Amino acid sequence: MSKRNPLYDFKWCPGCGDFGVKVAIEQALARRTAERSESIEKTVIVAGIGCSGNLVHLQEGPQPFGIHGIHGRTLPVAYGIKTGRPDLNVLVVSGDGDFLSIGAEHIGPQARRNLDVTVVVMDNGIYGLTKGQASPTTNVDVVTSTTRYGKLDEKMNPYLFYLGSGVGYVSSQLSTRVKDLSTAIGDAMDYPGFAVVHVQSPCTTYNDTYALLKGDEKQGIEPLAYPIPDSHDSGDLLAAINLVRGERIPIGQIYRRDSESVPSHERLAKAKEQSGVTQVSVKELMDGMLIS
Ligand SMILES: Cc1ncc(C[n+]2csc(CCOP(=O)(O)OP(=O)(O)O)c2C)c(N)n1
Ligand code: SF4
Repeated sequence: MSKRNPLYDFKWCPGCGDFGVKVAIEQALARRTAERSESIEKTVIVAGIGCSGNLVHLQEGPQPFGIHGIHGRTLPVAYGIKTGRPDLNVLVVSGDGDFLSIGAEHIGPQARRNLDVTVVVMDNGIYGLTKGQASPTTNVDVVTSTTRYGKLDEKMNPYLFYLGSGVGYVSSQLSTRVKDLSTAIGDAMDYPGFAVVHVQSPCTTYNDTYALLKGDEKQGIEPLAYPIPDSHDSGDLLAAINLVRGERIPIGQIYRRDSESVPSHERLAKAKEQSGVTQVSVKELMDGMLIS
């Protein structure tokens, strides 16, 4: 995408959290391009399938490139782009269903490879686009069209999942706090490796969690989200794990590993240099794998 497609008329519902995420990404990209005097076309947004993935079509202003690919496969597409063009800034936008359900198997391998991309996950605890089925982050016992007698499996803790999979940068944000979110996305784009900005982004149509996240004194609802205390050491993996183990949702920088953060494209360049191989045909590659 280099121009907004006038024929694509998808619209988010009023109040959808994804509006805030869109603005935060626009702001972060505007800052990045200005600070680095970098063309917007140096950025590629890889989108998953879902209301969230439609963000790629809804960006206002200068347009980055965009790929709206296959459900759950944002990371393989991003890996291909970053491997072929390490100079590009690759941003993945995905939903909790797209990234943590069908796409979950790709997180561990790319985290260990330290693919240098920023993933913005819009978590609304539901499949929005397909009209409200349970996702990995839907609470246990909740009735949806695919869990007619209540969801049987426990809710996934995405933060623990990222930390356990070896993700080097984990930030937790709210779609309503656009300035903080935009700063976190900008910082994640600067991080030389696999960075996840996980955003609580409520779905006003199928799972409206605004009051739960913010709390509501009148209704006696304690806020689920709370700011991470300044005393938290985000460089300490065990401290990060302890922080996210509870029922509540900490907001801020959860974890950032700076040592040994060699991104995948640098590992590949080093392997090429050490082997002395510059170009290998597919046939040579396949023949090399044959067991005689
Ligand atoms: C292989 C495949 N399976 C299922 C679907 C149907 N499908 C489209 S989007 C989606 C889930 C979207 O949920 P989520 O990623 O949470 O995004 P949201 O719409 O809530 O932003 C599903 C199951 C599909 N498009 N392709
Ligand atoms: S269905 Fe939910 S996630 Fe999708 S646009 Fe509407 S409010 Fe947003």
